[in-house]
Amino acid sequence: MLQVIRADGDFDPKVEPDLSHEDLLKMHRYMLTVRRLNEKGMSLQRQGRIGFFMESTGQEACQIGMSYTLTPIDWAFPSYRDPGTCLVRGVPLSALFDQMMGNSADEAKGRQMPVHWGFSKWKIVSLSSPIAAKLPHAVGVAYAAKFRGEKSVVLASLGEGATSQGEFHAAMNFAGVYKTPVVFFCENNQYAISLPTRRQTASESIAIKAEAYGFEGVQIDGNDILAVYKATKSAVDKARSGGGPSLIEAITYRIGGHSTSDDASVYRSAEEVELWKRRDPITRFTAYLMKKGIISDQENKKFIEQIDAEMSAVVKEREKIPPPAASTLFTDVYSEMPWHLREEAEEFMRDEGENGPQGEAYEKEPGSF
Ligand SMILES: Cc1ncc(C[n+]2csc(CCOP(=O)(O)OP(=O)(O)O)c2C)c(N)n1
Repeated sequence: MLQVIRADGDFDPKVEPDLSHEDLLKMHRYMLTVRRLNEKGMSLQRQGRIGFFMESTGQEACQIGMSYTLTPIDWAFPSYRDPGTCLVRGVPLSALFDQMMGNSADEAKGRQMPVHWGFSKWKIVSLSSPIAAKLPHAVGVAYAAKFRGEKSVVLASLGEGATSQGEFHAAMNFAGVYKTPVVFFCENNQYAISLPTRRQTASESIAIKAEAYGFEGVQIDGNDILAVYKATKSAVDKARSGGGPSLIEAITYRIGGHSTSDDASVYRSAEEVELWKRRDPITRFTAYLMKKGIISDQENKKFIEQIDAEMSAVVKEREKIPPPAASTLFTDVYSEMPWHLREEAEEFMRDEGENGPQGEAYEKEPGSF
């Protein structure tokens, strides 16, 4: 299993990836931002200010390390546990909160579940709720890039639970046969809701599954951001130069529950969670940065304070944005609205539009019928 930074922050200089101090600090800042976003998301949901949330605490190294390898021409198919991918691609925090709140500034007009990221400007493809459904789409985009002679690479993130779905097989097989420029990044966080990895597969590992499809699979320490970066960079470079797909299995742990609808204490012990909290990817990277003299304790605290302040300000600002106009319920499915939908829209306007909670916004857009 590839590891660059050991649990205490010590490292092997022979395997350190080539990253500037500026890059290392940026990666650190992204990890801290994701950690804070998780705390904020949980608290907003518990207060009824957003409808649903899925935490990715403990998986920050995976999200940031894998996405840091991409260039603007590449495509990302993140998981709901990858808000960090969005940040690294350049999506502003405000857009992430618009998505979670489903307000009128949200690109998807509030039609996606919260944390089901999708941002066209940053080539982040909106994810499908059915697990693994996006994998054949990712391979299709990679195939199209190859077909057109473009140099873009596709990064598709999945959980280990997704590897039990038929779409995983279809995607891996097609990618292997057509040598598509795609990197499958599996965040093995040990659980698919309540199902532990040992009951997910009888295979020796997830990584080994790649062999059956004719390409390379590697296992890495998913709580070591430099191992994540190094393995993904090599897979992305290989894909870009025509070497075909790779599968990376990053061993990590989901510290929080599956979602805000879950109580993980029912199916796993507090001792197990404590053990993994001691393997925190952010603590480890902070220790590494301090050992190398890149950041001091004081600077680190300042970083956290800045992120806190920025996030609170963003939430305050985005909460003022109204929900999407009710009229948008009827748009974007057909290029020309068919008669039955028009009738439904008119009926809605008559019965609900004027008196409903969003009646005012609805009335403002009569032209969209
Ligand atoms: C096809 C399908 N089956 C079941 C579900 C319900 N479901 C949502 S998330 C999830 C667990 C997925 O686990 P994994 O792929 O390991 O990702 P993780 O949640 O651990 O990040 C399940 C079973 C679903 N969304 N789609």
